[in-house]
Amino acid sequence: ETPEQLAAFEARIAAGEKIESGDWMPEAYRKQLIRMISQHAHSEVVGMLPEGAWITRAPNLHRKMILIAKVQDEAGHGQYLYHAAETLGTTREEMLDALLTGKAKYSSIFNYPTLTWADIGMIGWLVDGAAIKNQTMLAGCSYGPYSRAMVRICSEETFHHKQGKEMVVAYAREGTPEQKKMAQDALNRWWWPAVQMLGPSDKDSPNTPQLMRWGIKLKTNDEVRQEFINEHAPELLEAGLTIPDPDLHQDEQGNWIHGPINWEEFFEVIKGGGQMNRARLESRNRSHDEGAWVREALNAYEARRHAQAAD
Ligand code: FAQ
Repeated sequence: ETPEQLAAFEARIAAGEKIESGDWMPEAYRKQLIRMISQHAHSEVVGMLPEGAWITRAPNLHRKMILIAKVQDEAGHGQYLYHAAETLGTTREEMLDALLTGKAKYSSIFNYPTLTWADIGMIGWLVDGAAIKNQTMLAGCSYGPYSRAMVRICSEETFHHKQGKEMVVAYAREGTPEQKKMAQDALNRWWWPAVQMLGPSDKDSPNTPQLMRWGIKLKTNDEVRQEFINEHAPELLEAGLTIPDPDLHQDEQGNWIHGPINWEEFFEVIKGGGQMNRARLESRNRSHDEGAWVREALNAYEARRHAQAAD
């Protein structure tokens, strides 16, 4: 890597050009993107588990069909993202191996259990809401394949967000006392993990400076978190729910200021010590093992086709 190459690369980014997969890029840019995109892909795939657990228990056919479609969308997002990471020279096998052996990270949020049906609505409203804030920013990122994947993923997640909000608002405003209680209980358990999922505070975010310098991130974790809270706090309050943060208040600029975040819990979860980390990895490993015959059949078919072509 010469200083001239780096300067030319940074000039392209400053000019707002997208970097494409065959273009010259610093090794650290490639590595950062592989790290982020593969973690993002793993999050989409592991993110199917907490919601998938409720497909058989949806309260009616309408809600069940929506949930099946949502979980299927997450699988599709995982696919786009693994492909986007592959354009940087890593392989699907390497990425999956890192996930299945517990080496790779995936979003902290999916290490919490879904205890009631209202959790499904709350995930749509808060988790998709936070993901959309983060990913709308990433849709403007400097790496073409990732930015394009984000545009499509965000449009699908907008439906996820709306169905979650509609569901929680229905329970919180028009529901039976039990449904109101269930919605509040879901908010009590999901609020802080959703606030945390946007990443550590800026002072503890080692990757942000380099990611911002190269236009991978356009905003810091705290900036995106503020946008998320500004949108969601007033809407949750309007639905008649209580946000479990006694310090939450609006300042003169109109920003909703949150109280202290339990970062100890966050770091414990991303180290593997969350409530569901073990169960999530066991579940992914089981599915991977049970799918081995599909991969073997594909390989056998491919080998036979090659042999026939060579005849
Ligand atoms: N969980 O220096 P930073 C979704 C790690 S998709 C686990 O601030 P960075 C859709 C971080 O990797 C949700 N680990 O890192 C859906 C780093 O560790 P490393 C996923 C986390 O990259 C909805 C260390 O902490 N979205 O929900 C987390 O600058 C509903 C230091 O942190 C994406 O992945 C966390 N929450 O900023 C699916 C978007 N936060 O790798 C189903 C792409 C931080 O150095 C149902 N990623 N860490 O060992 C990003 O935008 C960024 O990577 C951040 C973190 C913002 C997540």
